[in-house]
Amino acid sequence: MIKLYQFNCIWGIPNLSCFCCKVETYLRTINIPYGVKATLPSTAPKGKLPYIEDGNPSFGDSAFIITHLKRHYQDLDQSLNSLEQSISIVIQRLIEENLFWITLFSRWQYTEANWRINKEAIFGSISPLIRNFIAAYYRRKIKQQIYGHGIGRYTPSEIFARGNQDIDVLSTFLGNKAFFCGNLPITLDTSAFGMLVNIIQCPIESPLKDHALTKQNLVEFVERTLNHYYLDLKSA
Ligand SMILES: N[C@@H](CCC(=O)N[C@@H](CS)C(=O)NCC(=O)O)C(=O)O
Repeated sequence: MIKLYQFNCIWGIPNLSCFCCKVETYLRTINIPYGVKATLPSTAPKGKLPYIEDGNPSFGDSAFIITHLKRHYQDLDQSLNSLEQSISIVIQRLIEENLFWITLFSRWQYTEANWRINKEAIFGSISPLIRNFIAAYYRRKIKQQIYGHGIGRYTPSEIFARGNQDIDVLSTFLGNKAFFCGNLPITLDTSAFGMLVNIIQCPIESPLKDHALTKQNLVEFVERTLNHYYLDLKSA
């Protein structure tokens, strides 16, 4: 059986990582059995979560994992034409390579109140003796990554203007459809859900969350996906 390694489930959402949530939502959408093991990125083959074990040596990166699931189990994108496939990839890049960094900034850098909530969620299970040291080490590392990406050099209002633009794109593209490409979920929906649930239903306050909450179709998309695939979580 597939084993998914990801962060601990917290905040009443499937996972505090959009990438972990994307993979788990893909697994639930294709409806195959899997087990979950809560862990931290230091155990991962590439130092990042999620990763999976499925027979062969474990491997990470949500995109590689989904390629594997498509090849060996079910391809949610098989009925897309090449234009739809291209658009789906472009929007996933927007979510995972741009919007992701704005959420990272919100959690690790924007306010001390957000940092405290994020720190407790990620490092809360570590022994109090070393927790502050490890959390501070990772905070420094993530801030360096945010700076290296480029958005760490902008002001908060510039950063959130960029993020809000991405939210507008997602809202416009979803429109009044049930899923991003119509009536059936595709890989893009798993990526969008992973990100949007992590903005809309998280206790991390920011102008990005405020803006996303004004987009009724995105709020309903998150709620619909939770109701469809995560009833166990809602009743927990
Ligand atoms: N491209 C990777 C990104 C995974 C990723 O960035 N994971 C973060 C959590 S959301 C992580 O484990 N970061 C730990 C670190 O950077 O040290 C994927 O799609 O899986």
